[in-house]
Parts: sequence; C-alpha cells; structure tokens
Amino acid sequence: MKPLVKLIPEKFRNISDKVLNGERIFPHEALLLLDDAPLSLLGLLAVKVKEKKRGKIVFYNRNFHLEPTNICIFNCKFCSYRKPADSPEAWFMGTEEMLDIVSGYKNTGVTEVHIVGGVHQDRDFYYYVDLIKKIKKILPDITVKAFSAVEIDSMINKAGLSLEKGLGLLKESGMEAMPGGGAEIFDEKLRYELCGQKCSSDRWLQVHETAHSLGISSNATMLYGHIENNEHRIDHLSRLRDLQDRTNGFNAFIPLKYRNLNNSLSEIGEVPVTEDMRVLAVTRIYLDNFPHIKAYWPMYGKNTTQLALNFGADDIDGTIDDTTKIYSMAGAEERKPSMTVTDMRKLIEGAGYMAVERDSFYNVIK
Ligand code: V47
Repeated sequence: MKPLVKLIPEKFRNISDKVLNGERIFPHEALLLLDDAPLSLLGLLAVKVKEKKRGKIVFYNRNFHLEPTNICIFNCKFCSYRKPADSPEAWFMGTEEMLDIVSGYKNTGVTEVHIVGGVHQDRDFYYYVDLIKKIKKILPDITVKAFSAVEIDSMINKAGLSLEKGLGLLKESGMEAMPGGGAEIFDEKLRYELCGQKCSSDRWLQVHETAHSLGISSNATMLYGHIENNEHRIDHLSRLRDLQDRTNGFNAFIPLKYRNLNNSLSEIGEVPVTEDMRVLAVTRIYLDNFPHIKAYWPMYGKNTTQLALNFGADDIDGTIDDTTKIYSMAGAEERKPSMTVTDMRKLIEGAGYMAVERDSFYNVIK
C-alpha cells in the first residue's frame, strides 16, 4: 500500500476511492464522512471534485440586491431581519425609491439584481410583475434573479394562480432566475418548529421544479448550525440531489450558516469554522449533479470565504455594494458588505485560484 493511502483511515478508503473515481456516494456514506472523516480528507476530496469540474476557476459576479421591505407576515425563529412595522429598524420602499436605486446602476457593468425581502401583506403578485417590468425598462440587459420560493408561493397563492401560470407570468415580465432562499431545513418536524408558517418542504421543491420546467434556473440553500443534526443535513441534500436528477435546473448550492444575533434562537450560539468547512466539503462531494457550490462571502466573512475555496467552493457571489442586510443584521462580520472587482479577484487569487467574472448563468464575461 502506498504510504499516502495509509494516511486515510480504513473506514474511509472505499468512499474516498468512489469519490476520486467520480462515482456517486450513498446517503449513509455522506453521513459517515460528515460525522467522522478527518477535515483534511474532506478538504482533499472536495477540492478534487471541484477541480475535476472546474479546474482552477473560481467565479464572481457584479451584482446588487434590492430588498423592498423587511416587514413580513411570517415569523421564523432564526430570522434577525424581520421587524414589526412600527420598529425603527423596519423599512418599506416605495416603487420610485426602488427604481432610483436601479437607475443608479446604469453603465456600471453590473449584470444581476437579486430581489428578496419580507412577505408584506400589502404587496401582491401584480405589483411585483409590474416592478420587474419597470426594472427591465431601466436596465434591459440586467438579469433579474428574484424571490425565494416562499415569496413566490405566497404571492401566487394570494393571486389565486397555479404555479405554472404565476411563474410563467413572472418569466414573461423579465424574471429569468430565482435565488435559493427559504429552503431552511427540509425535515418536516424541524421546519415546523423553526418556520411552521411558511410553505412546506414539498412545496419549496415543487416551486423550483415548476420554475425549471419553464426554463427559469435557480439556486438552492440549506440553513445549518441551529437545531438540526447531520442526518437532517444529508436528508436535505438528498432531496435536492433527487430533484436535480429530474430537472437539472439548479445552478448553485449555497450552504447558509446560521448567525445568531438578535433572533429567537440566539442562545444556541454558532457552529465553529471547522464545522462550516465540513458541511461545505461534504456538500461538494455529495451533490455531484450541482454544477456550482457558492461560498457566500457576506455570510462567511472574507477570510472564511478564502478558506472555503480550499473546501470545494467555486463561486463567491458578487460585489453586493452594501445592498443586503440579511446577514449584517444577524451578526455577520461584514456590516456593510461591499467588494470591488479588484477586491474579489484578490480574494480568489490569494487562495490559489483563477478569478473569472460570470453572469447569472455562469457564462464567462470577458
Ligand atoms: O432563506 C435568514 C437565511 C436566506 C438567517 O441564491 C439566515 O444566490 C443565517 O437565500 N442566519 C435568504 N441565515 C438568503 C438566501 C441567499 C443568500 C445568498 C445567495 C443566494 C442565492 C441566496 O437567509 C433565508 C434563510 O435561510 N437566513 N436568517 C440567520 N440568522
């Protein structure tokens, strides 16, 4: 036996061989890796998988977020962002205010607007259809990546439309992609405990499946580091892997680390960075049909994001321009998240990778 192989504990040798040969691993094998494998082995395997897909390329984009409101009919236990309407920290942007923000990005090279926010009782489906049309009038070339499946489920239900009809109308108005939010954790018992008011796991998956069938690509997320265990995590990833087998409509998976400032779960604290890297690496290894794994820098912080590139991530998201508050309000280090293209390239190159600008669909921007 070669000396290097001896460094791999015996119980992981078969799984490691499978991963290195590009074979799919079973849920129980992913669980074993997540439970027990040395972190160094996870990093090695995840980097091998990623580099087989992508070589040395790590992607970034030029984007900004539009967060119309943080007033929300739902009250999820992990959320630090939602505020009651009379709170000094609540906001509700008017159409003109949002369109002024959008106009500010004319001729800046920005390629994507990511729209998410609270589900506000006074805003309906047709308001958002109209908003997207107005945004596309101002910035015709920008990709509108809009609304979590939870927001889409709410607005479409309220309008009394089928998913096919509602998503079709959103697409016609100019929405080409969907972000991966609202997935949280799919286990039904935990989901009920954390965010029982919002749509079910099956419905989240159905919204994405329908979007994919209409040619709207999307991302997927998993909120981890709260009350779930490793089995719940692998179950969540399995449901996503199964759906991707059917549709191939997901672009990226984004593990989202629970941040604990000012929410109802605060006392449980946050998982250490070693746990972040374990989750990330197993994700890259297990989700063999996901083209990209994103290390979302406003959530991890810049240093951990750089480390994440050595645990399987091949994308770091975008310039952001201090336009999202979800993570700063939840305690992330980046209080005003913003990076220039030069900053992003430096971060990626500093980790030993080649920085490549992409659009929302991972086409390379020269
Ligand atoms: O669904 C809320 C999470 C998500 C907290 O698709 C929290 O490119 C940690 O989905 N600690 C929304 N996480 C953000 C999101 C996203 C982010 C970046 C990129 C993309 C993409 C999508 O944020 C929510 C929830 O899972 N979240 N509160 C918290 N305290």
